[in-house]
Amino acid sequence: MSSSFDSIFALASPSVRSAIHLHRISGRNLIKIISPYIFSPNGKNIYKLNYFSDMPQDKPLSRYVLIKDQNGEMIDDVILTYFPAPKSYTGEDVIEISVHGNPLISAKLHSLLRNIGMRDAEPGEFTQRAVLNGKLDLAQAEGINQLIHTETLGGIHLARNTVDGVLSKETEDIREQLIGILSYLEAHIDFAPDEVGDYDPVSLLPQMKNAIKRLEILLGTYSSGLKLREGIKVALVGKPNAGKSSLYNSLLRYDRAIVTNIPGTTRDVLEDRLVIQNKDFVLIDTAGIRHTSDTVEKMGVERSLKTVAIADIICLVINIENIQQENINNYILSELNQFIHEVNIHSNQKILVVISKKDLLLKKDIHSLQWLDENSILNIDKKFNMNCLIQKFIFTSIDDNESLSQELVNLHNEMTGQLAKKENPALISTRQKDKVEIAIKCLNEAIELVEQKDYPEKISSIINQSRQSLQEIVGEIHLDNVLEKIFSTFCIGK
Ligand SMILES: Nc1nc2c(ncn2[C@@H]2O[C@H](COP(=O)(O)OP(=O)(O)O)[C@@H](O)[C@H]2O)c(=O)[nH]1
Ligand SMILES: [Mg+2]
Repeated sequence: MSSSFDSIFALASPSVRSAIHLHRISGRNLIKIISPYIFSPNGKNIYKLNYFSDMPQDKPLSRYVLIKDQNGEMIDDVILTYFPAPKSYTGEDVIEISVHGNPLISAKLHSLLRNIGMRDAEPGEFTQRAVLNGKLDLAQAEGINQLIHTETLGGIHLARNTVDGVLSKETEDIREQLIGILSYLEAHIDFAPDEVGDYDPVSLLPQMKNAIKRLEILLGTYSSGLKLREGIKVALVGKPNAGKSSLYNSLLRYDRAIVTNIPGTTRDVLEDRLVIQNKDFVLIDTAGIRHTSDTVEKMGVERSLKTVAIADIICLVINIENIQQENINNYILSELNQFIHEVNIHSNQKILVVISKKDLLLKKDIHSLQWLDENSILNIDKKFNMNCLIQKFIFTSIDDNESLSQELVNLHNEMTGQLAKKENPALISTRQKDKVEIAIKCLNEAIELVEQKDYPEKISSIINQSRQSLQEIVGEIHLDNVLEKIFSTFCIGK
């Protein structure tokens, strides 16, 4: 990026025809640079009016004004807001100009700004200046980027927390803990035992282990954060005609998937966002899993199996419409066993047994079938991890998915609940995750050295690497190419 002293500008809103276009300018002495082109509504140049200069310089200030180009030709009547440095987004003078939302008007404004020596901002350059001027740290800047790009309510929650500094505080706290350890080691490097006591690195172990524990908790938030941010993936699986697509449509509240009584209708995997009680899910309908010679259906079945592998919650949809009452339990069990035999369930996945078409079932059948009874559980494949199974049945029909919806919300809370709390920090980028991993790795290496009572110089050097890695989460990265890489994913105008 060019010099941080240039004045930069960008259209901060979309460039399509719309009610207004918001332009943003950042630089030094902006009012002085731009004043010759700003006029009051009655046509007087604002130079003479002290429009901005006689105002308190510590608050933003908005004015309805006219902007004219260098030839005195009107560009537009606009709302101009002036944020005097340092109380602005970037820490420099910032001016925002709302023009009528016509791309031609915006182009005219931009050509004026270029003509008076400003240049087009690069992606994320405003936020980069905010970081360089100490208005935000790097983790908060990443939070701002996600606040704009995230597609879920959960993502907004995480980004908000990061912008508010929750992650920064946690990494700073741990970093301070490491500085405490380092100061002990440094003392023993610089001073003799009669001045600072005997060298006993083992006394540092509890603090080091505590720091690792906190870092590991933080590391775990990356994957649970992904779930919160991207939505919990819920796959509807089961035999053809089980009622998966009907359930899919019913949860989405519109006819997205084709439903017929012809087995094998759904050939492809369908995916949609679903929000229940403000919780984000990605709902996935699959082709019924069965052995088939139809090439297209076969491809669908393969895709279904792949989908199962990435789902967080697998709803095994079972239709018991034609099963004799006394055989129902065994039937469900054999479906379940067959399913877990065919697919590989990971320990962090959950299986929900969903009994469909409840309107076709007798009330007493439903009543007697609420839970998997103990004998049945004994008959489940021994290799299967029972923690993955929600040991109750969920009954649904096209018209009633209430208990399934509620169970999905419960599982969502279970999987992301900690992170949904306001005060809990979370890692929101792979960059942050990498830094925490390095910090943990270094601390583990340091523990080995401590246990061998190695020299303080050696231990100190490796703990210092850990501290450095944590520091890089919030900032202190001086390499321009690293910063550029981070900010290149931002929007222009941000
Ligand atoms: N009565 C009743 N019929 C259903 C229900 N759900 C699905 N069906 C019927 O079962 C058949 C198969 O449904 P579909 O959703 O396509 O099953 P899929 O193959 O598992 O996707 C269709 O004829 C649906 O109308 C339900 O809740 N009640
Ligand atoms: Mg279907």
